[in-house]
Amino acid sequence: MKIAWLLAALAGLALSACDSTVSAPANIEADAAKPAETPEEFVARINDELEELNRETGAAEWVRATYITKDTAVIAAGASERSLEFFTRAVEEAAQYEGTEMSPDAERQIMLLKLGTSAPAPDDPAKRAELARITTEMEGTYGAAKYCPEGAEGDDCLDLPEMVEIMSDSRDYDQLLDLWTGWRTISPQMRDGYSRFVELTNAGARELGFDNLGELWKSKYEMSPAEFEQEAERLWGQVKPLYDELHCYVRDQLAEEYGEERVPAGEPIPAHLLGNMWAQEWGNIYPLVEPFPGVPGVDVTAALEEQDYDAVRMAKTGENFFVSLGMPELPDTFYERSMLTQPRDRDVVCHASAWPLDGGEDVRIKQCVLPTFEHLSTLHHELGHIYYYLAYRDLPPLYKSGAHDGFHEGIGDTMTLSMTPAYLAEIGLAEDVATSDEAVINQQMKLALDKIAFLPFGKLIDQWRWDVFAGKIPPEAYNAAWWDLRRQYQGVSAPVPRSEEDFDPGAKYHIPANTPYTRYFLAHILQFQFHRALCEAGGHEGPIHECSIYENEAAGARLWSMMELGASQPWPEALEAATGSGEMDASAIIDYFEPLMGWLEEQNEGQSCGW
Ligand code: X8Z
Ligand code: ZN
Repeated sequence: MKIAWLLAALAGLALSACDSTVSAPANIEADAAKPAETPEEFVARINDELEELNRETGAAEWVRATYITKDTAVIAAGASERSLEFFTRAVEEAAQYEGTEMSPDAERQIMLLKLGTSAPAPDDPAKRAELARITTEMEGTYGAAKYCPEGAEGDDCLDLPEMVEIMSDSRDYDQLLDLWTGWRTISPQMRDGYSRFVELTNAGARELGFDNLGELWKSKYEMSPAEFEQEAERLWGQVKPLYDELHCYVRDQLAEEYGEERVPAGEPIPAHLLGNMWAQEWGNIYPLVEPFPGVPGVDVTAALEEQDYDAVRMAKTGENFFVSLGMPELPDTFYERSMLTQPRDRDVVCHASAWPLDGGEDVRIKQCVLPTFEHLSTLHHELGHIYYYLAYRDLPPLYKSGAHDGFHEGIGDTMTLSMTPAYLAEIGLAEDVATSDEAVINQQMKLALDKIAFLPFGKLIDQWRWDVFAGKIPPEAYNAAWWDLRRQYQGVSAPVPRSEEDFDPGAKYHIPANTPYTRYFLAHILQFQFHRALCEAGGHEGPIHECSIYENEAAGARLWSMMELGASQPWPEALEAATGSGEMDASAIIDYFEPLMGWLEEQNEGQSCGW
């Protein structure tokens, strides 16, 4: 177990050794104040207390997210405060076991306890309360936000799902620009709260022995923060050539649609033209960049609309996929208690999420589902979280999480890679179409617009936050640094000048909600790795883009054997259980898109790519 670096980082608070067989240092004082519980008893008690605490915070947060009012803010902030207090106390108590011999299990759980929060509070009741209030408010502000175009009021104002929907198929430059700038009027009010949030959580992280909160986040991967940064950079290096080709081709097609003066060659792409509020996934502009127009393909959105799919039927389509792999059916309470459609009578946080309430006995999804392919994919994503919760529900609470957070984000997406035309035809969401080389390139383009375009976005969000937490990006440079990274990694730019009056990071959910984001970058790489390994385990022969693991119980069993480990083993072991290799590796995504890469290189020949 490679946790020596962590223990060093946690000086003072840490266990003294990464190997439980090492004897305790000759520290007489430690002997004098012998703890009342053994480390194993301590861990068992913390697990019991966590279970109880999670029941309360889970309920408070669910109500808050599905019913945003002043009152639910008070309830959720109160629960959050108690939870922050619990973590501070538990970590303090754990410090007394420094240098004590203990079982590897107790040692691992104590390590996970220390790394278990993404927003640690300083040990000060007033600051803890302030932090709880800020985090509750920021997420609520985001969830309830609306943009009122000029002259609009009341019902004419637009909420985020409405704006996102319009942006997905509008090709009207000015309308897109209005929505893009409009949504970004909701976030400047979060700026002060966010910079205070950074101060408070950094203070909390320092009390835990980290230099700043970013270092704590980067410490969750069984390697040092510096090694983790290098690892993320290495993976990005593997996929960047593919992104560069895609960017080049897409920019050229957008220039045809909007004109060279609006989309100049050799420059970043204006961020509002990519069919997505954040330019993070580009699948919605597929019609503009379709490689072989007129070649019959699949249109899942049209099929869902035609067949009047509602949210429940879409969720059942996803459940059916997991069940076909030999996984259990969802409990009835899932359908009774989930929020699958947007309520019209109140504000909610529409950003999709999956919840393991009551220790995973009461699993739920919260999503404002619409009948589109994008939403069907997101439902699979969320169901991936749900099935992970079910797989590890009998483990102690400290082990109830993914091998690392990228695993958790990657399970459901892995299923979507099996939504081949043949699978979609089988479940009645596509016509039985003959495949041709041209049809394959079309399908690959559609998928790459989401999966490949996402990669630099997935990486840069925390690049920004790591530097914010480290103080390298001070509040007065928040927005400029954000756009520097957007340009550098994605090659996109703001369509109108921005300034420090703006706070564009706050217009992306995971910033006000403080959800670390590198997990999605890792998940986008891991899901192809999982897909390739599961296809092999399931007996597939031939190119992996043709493989669907639907109804393949051997593949399902392989995946489940990884999921049921939760966080009980270091992630390389879990990865090995699923794929036979203990290293993250982007070669599967490269393999998958080999046909498209060849085609893009031909198209881009002679073009001056880059920005
Ligand atoms: O936030 C999510 C999920 C919930 S964990 C819907 N995703 C990221 C995003 O929307 O920005 C999934 C892909 C990336
Ligand atoms: Zn997720």
